[in-house]
Amino acid sequence: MRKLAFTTAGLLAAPYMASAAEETEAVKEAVINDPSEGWEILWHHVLIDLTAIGILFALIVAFFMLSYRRKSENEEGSSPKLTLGGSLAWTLVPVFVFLADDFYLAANGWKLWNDQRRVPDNAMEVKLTAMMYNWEFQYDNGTLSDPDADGRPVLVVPQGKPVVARMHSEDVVHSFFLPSYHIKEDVMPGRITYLWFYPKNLGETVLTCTEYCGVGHSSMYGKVKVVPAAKFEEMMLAKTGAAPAAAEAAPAEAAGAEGAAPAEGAAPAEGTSAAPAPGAGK
Ligand SMILES: [Cu+2]
Repeated sequence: MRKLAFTTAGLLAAPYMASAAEETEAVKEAVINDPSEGWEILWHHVLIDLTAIGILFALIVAFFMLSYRRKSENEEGSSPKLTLGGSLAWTLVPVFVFLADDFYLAANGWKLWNDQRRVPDNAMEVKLTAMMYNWEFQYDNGTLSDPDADGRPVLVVPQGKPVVARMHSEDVVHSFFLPSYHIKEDVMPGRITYLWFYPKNLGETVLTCTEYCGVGHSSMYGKVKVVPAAKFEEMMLAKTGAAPAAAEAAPAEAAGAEGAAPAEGAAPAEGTSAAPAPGAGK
């Protein structure tokens, strides 16, 4: 009877389940495993652990110093007498406690690292070129981002859309660093590396080179500017006179779609087809 009820319910629900599945897909796409916050939590965790371990050790040392201090002028010290079991316990228990903590932290780090390497499917791709001593950002429609009034490079991105930078260098090794997003990655000549970040909040944050690349290294900085998605669309329209159709496509599709007609008025990004698909390489 119960089975029958389930079957009937299943049949009745079938048409709705399809749309529910579609909804789940949409939700799944929207869920982004942003490791940025995780790095911050993990870093605090490391600091707390180091502090706790430091205090613990200081207390133990203080305790032994007080307990075994010389109590009279002519007192002679003697070596500590520990049984084999005592010696082993004093060695192994702390080792296991601290290694357990180390492995816990390391495992969390590995998880975050994997999230960091897995580019979300809906990420917007930007081609980054590093050179002594500047950054250049090219969108999927072929246009370049404009520098600010001081001539510093600015990467403008829409809020709420993950951004993946495919990076290469024209000269020496640089490293693209976004301190506010807790991420950096080397940028090298003759090789494409990538990083992705999730611009959740509006506003400007620092981008900089974090690999010494020459005398002008310290001037190799700029900013990431997160603008509302509508404003970004407007900006792209103003730049190209066409909607940034390519920016909407998944990077893998964009990379693999050779022979596909480029969006009207938009030149295909140079080297895009040679860029590895998300998750490839490294
Ligand atoms: Cu540099």
